[in-house]
Amino acid sequence: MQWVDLRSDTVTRPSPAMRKAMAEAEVGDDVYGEDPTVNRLEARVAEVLDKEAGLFLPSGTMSNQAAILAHTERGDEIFIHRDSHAYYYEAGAAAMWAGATFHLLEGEEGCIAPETLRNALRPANFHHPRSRLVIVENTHNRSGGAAHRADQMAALFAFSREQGLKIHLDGARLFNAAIALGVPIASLASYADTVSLCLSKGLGAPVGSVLVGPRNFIATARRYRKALGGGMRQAGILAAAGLVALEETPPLLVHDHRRAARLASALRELGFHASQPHVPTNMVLVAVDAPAARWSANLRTMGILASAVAPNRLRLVTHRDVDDDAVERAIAAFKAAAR
Ligand code: TLP
Repeated sequence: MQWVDLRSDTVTRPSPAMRKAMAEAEVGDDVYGEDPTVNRLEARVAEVLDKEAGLFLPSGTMSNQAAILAHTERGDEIFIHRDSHAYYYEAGAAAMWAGATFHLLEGEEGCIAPETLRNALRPANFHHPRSRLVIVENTHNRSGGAAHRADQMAALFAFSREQGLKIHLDGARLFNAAIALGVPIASLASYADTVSLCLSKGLGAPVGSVLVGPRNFIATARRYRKALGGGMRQAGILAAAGLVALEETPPLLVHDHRRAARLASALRELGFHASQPHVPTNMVLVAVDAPAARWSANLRTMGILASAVAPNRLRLVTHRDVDDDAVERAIAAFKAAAR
């Protein structure tokens, strides 16, 4: 069966240029800091996001967790939207490794308003945990890939700074946000102290994330990466694909966004509750009345793979391995399933 895989943008296969770069990558032992390709990737992402230094990690989860460990001490409080990846999808890692306390906040489409943070803050007092960090996520996965505008990020950043709180941005799909908003990616990164960028989501590389921030912070995060078991050796093989992804894929994201919009509007015409956020990117959420798991099993029989992300909600994600034809096949399958 020729699958149309809309479960996630993590499912892409490396492009021919990535495979070639991987085969030819110059490598060394990265734990000794001697892999030239990893060093190039770390420097390149730091440059693109306009931060001092970068650190290559095997996953977005490890990148977020190394950041949390480097920003906090045991018991410290982290403010985070209740639908954020670092809370919802990281296996309780912040409690497991950093011993952090999550303070869950609400906000439209995953965006925390400064007012919401103000109301959640407690005065310094030995009864309270020490408030240290705010985690934001752009684009916001569980809000259907919502892109948060620079001014929204700026307002929270300014208020957090005033309160002595640091901001970590889970920018797994920050390129999608920048493309959808039509702004330079560095402008979005500027409203965070540290940023995690995934190479293996919309950018289409097989493996890896890069954490960027101040040089001394990255040195601390490097130590935690080792402690978490993320010190890789000839990782230049992977970094090489990441470097290609950084050049090759951002100009293609606009097509992923256009295809997601096409999916959403066609499904709505068919009578589905297919929604996209105010600033949409590469995701569509579909509300279904029967259990979402049953819907996804039914679609699978027609070659369409979709994720059940809530009891009555499917998520469809476009990416570089989904073309116009695949989108039309998915629409036809929904039409057949609706009957
Ligand atoms: N998200 C995955 C699943 O874990 C849900 C997906 O298919 O969307 N931050 C954000 C915002 C993410 O969406 C993800 C992956 C991560 C971090 C974690 O990245 P990995 O999977 O590399 O650990």
